[in-house]
Amino acid sequence: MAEICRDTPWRHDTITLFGQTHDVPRLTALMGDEGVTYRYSHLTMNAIAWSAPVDDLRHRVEEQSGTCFNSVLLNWYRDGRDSNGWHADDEPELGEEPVIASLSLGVTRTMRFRRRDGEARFAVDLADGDLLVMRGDSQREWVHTIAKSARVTSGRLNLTFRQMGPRSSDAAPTAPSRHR
Ligand SMILES: O=C(O)CCC(=O)C(=O)O
Ligand SMILES: [Mn+2]
Repeated sequence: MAEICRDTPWRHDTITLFGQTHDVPRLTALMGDEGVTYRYSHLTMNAIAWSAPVDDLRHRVEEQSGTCFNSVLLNWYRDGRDSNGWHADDEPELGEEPVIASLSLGVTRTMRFRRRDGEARFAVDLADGDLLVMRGDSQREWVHTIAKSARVTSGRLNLTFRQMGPRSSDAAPTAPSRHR
């Protein structure tokens, strides 16, 4: 964790929602195979090359989850003031039912899940070394968040491994599908 936090060129983006500009409440980076881009909340991120320790983690996570990944979004929550608002990872380039493998390092933080229809909710504490694999309808039917926590005074690094295809609007007309 220390090596990745030290060596990653972190972004501290701002996002504009409903005409208001906010700092993203954490540091982020996108690593991946050449040409991978990810658009969310009006931001476009071009993947930077895999660093050796993150590529090593990718292979171990691929083995554990039985899935291949061409990219990873890194989130560095410097302390409990950093957070990640309610959202689903449902951008078109992720495909219909994406498998997203989320590796947590550092201090334990609580991840909350809520069904979009309001019918259910639950929470999981994600501790150092935990691997959470989201699949099936988990992005279509549910949203998730990492809330702020006044008690947390140290850092957490989270890596969400993803398989990203082109957006169908960007794909060449002959592309067979956006599930790649
Ligand atoms: O930090 C986490 O555990 C969740 C990160 C997340 O939901 C995301 O990057 O989309
Ligand atoms: Mn997410």
